[in-house]
Amino acid sequence: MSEKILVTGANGQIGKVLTAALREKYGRKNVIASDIVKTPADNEPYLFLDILNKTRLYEIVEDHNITQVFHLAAILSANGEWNPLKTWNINLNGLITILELAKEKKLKKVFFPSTIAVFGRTTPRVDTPQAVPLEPETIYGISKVSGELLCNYYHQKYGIDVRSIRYPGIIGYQSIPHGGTTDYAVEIFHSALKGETYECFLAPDTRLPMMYIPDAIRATIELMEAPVENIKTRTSYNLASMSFSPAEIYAEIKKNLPEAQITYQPDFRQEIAASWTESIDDSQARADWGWAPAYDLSAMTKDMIEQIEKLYFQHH
Ligand code: AKB
Repeated sequence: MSEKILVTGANGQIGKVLTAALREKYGRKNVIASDIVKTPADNEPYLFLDILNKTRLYEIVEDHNITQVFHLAAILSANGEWNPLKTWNINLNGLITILELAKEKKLKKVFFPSTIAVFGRTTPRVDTPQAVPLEPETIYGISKVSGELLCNYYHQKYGIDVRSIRYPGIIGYQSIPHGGTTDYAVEIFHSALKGETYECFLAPDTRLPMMYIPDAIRATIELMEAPVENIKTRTSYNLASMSFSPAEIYAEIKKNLPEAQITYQPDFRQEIAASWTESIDDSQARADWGWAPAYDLSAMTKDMIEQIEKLYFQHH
């Protein structure tokens, strides 16, 4: 039987690009996008879905004979702090619904995105290993640690083939992310290309693990396609490619766009970033399913500028 995939949170920063990549691979009609927002007509097949609406979710899976779910719907780190209980409800109960569904409807595979936000101040900051203390301070991080544990539980207890990655901050040109702490690394490119001074909400020396979106999408698909016996981590895999601070990415952008300007005005997101780690040891992902990143800071910066220039040129 061929695969029929449901993507939740398909309009988000990762969802948009992942949905397109999955459609390339499995055929447009076999990948159903869903989200809680209206979507442009060119995103068909698309279904409106509130992840907390269990009845609707079950209907979709039954009506479309869904075999895999990529469950991306969630509230991110910065936005999560405005409404912690809502964030817990969407992030955790959304996942539980999907895992129960996987059990009852015998889904072949589930993907769950975790994040560097699972780390906290007790986690080793440099080359953070796979197995470390996880004491996050944001409700987003707490929901993702719990999510990782639930994934592992459903795998151990019910044999659900659920796989997960701890994404670093994701940099992409296809959309402007909202509600995260790493969003600055996308906004800075748009400001530079518009000739505006960028007001950065993190301090200049705040180093965080980051990744260019083509690497993140490829990692997701490679993980999901790896032979089941290779998947040894059922909480979530550390994943890395580059780490930089606002000052470092600004310097790199300036090599390509000498006019670029930045000022620093750290806000509450600075504390969130400071509670995370700065670089990641992803040797387990490399060993188990052959992960290797393609983009470093310089290659990513060049490509981001080229891609955003193309977007602006097409639209203006
Ligand atoms: C965020 O900043 O909240 C996300 C993440 C690192 O999970 N980009």
